[in-house]
Amino acid sequence: MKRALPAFAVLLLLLTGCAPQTGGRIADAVSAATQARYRENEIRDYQGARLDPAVGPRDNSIKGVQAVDTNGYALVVDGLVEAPVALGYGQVLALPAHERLITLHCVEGWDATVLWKGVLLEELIGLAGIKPEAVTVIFSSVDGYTTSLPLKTIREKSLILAYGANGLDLPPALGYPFMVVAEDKLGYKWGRWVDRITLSDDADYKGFWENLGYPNGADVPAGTEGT
Ligand SMILES: Nc1nc2c(c(=O)[nH]1)N[C@H]1C(S)=C(S)[C@@H](COP(=O)(O)O)O[C@H]1N2
Ligand SMILES: [Mo]
Repeated sequence: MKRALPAFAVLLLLLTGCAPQTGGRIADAVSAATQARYRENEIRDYQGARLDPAVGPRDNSIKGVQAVDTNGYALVVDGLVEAPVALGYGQVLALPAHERLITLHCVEGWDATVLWKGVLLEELIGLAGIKPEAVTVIFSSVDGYTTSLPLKTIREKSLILAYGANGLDLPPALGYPFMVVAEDKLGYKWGRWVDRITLSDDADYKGFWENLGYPNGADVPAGTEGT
């Protein structure tokens, strides 16, 4: 068995397209094979739009694709709320469902159009009771990634937290169990594998990429396909 490993490792490298990270390569390739089977059942066209099977030509997440087991998983809503809540996967899916055809634009220049299905973020965080001082909604993920959106944007755009894409549950690469569908915002606002949503009164809070200099507004430039 040991002798077979190097050839297998080479195959994995070819499959992953030599992503810059080292730690996540094997996990990424395994999930790529799993997803190829999974995609046989997904919707590829919707109301004339061609749907993309994934976000991004390859995974660039800070620690590689995360495998989240929803047994024992809880989505916590805390911070400036009346009473923090911890919701199981099924409890989130029991909320009213909303479907959206939305394109994600990454700063690296690619975009992906996906038919998302999820729950209204305002309704979800409302379960904990939003305190009037809250202005920022911080999303934290199992890989340590963080990003945020103004509460005002979440309300005005009726943003959703997705649990489905193209007619199926989110695959791991799209953030299973939950991904922020940050319509009109650049890819780094689309937190994947989210397990905590924290309300804050810090209007200048900076998440992972924002802290390294990416603009907190993160607006997709008008007329630009992902700069
Ligand atoms: N948890 C988590 N979510 C994340 C990221 C990440 O590293 N970790 N990367 C973000 C970025 S920069 C983009 S463009 C989108 C898509 O990431 P991808 O380029 O790896 O496909 O996911 C976003 N959500
Ligand atoms: Mo990105």
